[in-house]
Amino acid sequence: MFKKILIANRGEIALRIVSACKELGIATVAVYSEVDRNSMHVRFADEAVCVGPARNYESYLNVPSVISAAEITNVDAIHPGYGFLAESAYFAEVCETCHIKFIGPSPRVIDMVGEKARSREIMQQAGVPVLPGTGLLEKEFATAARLAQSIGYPLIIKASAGGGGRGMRIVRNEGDLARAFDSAQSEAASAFGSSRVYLERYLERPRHIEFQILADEHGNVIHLGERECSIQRRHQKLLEESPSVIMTPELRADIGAKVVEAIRKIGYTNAGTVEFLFDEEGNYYFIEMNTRIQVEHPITEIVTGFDIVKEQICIAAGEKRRYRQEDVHLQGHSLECRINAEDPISFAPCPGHISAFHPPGGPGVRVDTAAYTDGDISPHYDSLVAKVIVHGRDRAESLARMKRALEMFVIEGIKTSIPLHQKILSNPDFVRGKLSTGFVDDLRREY
Ligand code: MV4
Repeated sequence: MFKKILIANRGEIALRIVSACKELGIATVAVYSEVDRNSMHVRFADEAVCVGPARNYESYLNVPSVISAAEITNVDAIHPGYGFLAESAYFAEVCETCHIKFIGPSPRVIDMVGEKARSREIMQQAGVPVLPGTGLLEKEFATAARLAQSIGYPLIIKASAGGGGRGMRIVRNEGDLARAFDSAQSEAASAFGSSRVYLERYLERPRHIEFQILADEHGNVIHLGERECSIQRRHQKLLEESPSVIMTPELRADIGAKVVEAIRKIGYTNAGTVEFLFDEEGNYYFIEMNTRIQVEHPITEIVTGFDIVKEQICIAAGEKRRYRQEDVHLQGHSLECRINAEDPISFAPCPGHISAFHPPGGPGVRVDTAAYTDGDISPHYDSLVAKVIVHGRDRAESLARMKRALEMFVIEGIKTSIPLHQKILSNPDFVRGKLSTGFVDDLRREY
């Protein structure tokens, strides 16, 4: 097992990883930018190294600086968290070259899965349903136009090196294809350094559901069920839940088995998330895969009892995890609300000074946060202040518990998205479980 791990991240996920390391008896090294000097992850790590000024590229994305911090503190491994360098095959490669274990999949797998058109093909070959679409398209518009005919409209153009909704273009008729194809390719080239795109039939108002995977380095692979992530705005998830109201034990087992088989085939190791869209008839389609721990991982931890971050560390240390799918059961219902420092109406980020901070507690409430009274939410990084996660015996109890927890969450000095969550939780369609990726847009039209 590792003796010391460097955490190449900040905020709540850095603190989450410190917690897992402490419980495993592993020493921790925090890295921080100049504006994060007084952060909680710095306070609770055993050692801390300043890696540069506030700007991402000069600190948390500064590979030479982060690797130097790892070298001088003589760590065995690096946990990248989510965002920043978490899905950088280059960073994983540099870690390997420096004989530092990257806590995540191998650089080869990160590269392969990161090419979204390629991961579509891999899943399709493994018998996982995908939407009608194409493989990789470079410059050839003529090919795209021909293939678009067979896919049908509406279709969506996606950046193959993208993900998370960046560089996507929805095309509703043939006349719009040429312009959309050009702009998608140029955005992909500037945002991801690759103009490769692919086409897919576009699903209007789907449900967005993802499966959590754990795979050790000895061929043991399990899934930990699904997370419903349809409540999002512009590809930013706001509220997630597990299980999904549309999932049955049979469907979960069927999809889970297909996903586990595909993961085994590609030689995937560590934690991963496989994303699906569900249409109104309940048909499901693979869209993409993520090779990192997700923000919303706690709802899966709560309903399954697994500590996913600890599993990531044990897997990376080469431990044989005696996973058995029959040992995985989802107990009760869990909800997570992401509390952002933002205006609840305009969604404009509202960083600032927190004059009072008192998180809710009581039965079935977990709050993952690095915020504190008299702390600051920086304008340099994402606006996440805290994740409120609740567990109930069923969805109704989870809803009631989340409403109570948000009502008892004291955050003064900054605006937050709590009022928006309270609107969502009281919305009749939400209460009925009638969700889709269009839910938040519909909600905003009503208010
Ligand atoms: C789609 C889709 C509909 N049809 N693909 C968004 C980010 C990434 N996870 C994939 N995403 C989607 N892919 C097809 N073929 C709908 C989404 C999607 C979405 C799209 C536009 C606006 C908000 C969205 C929220 C979740 C999923």
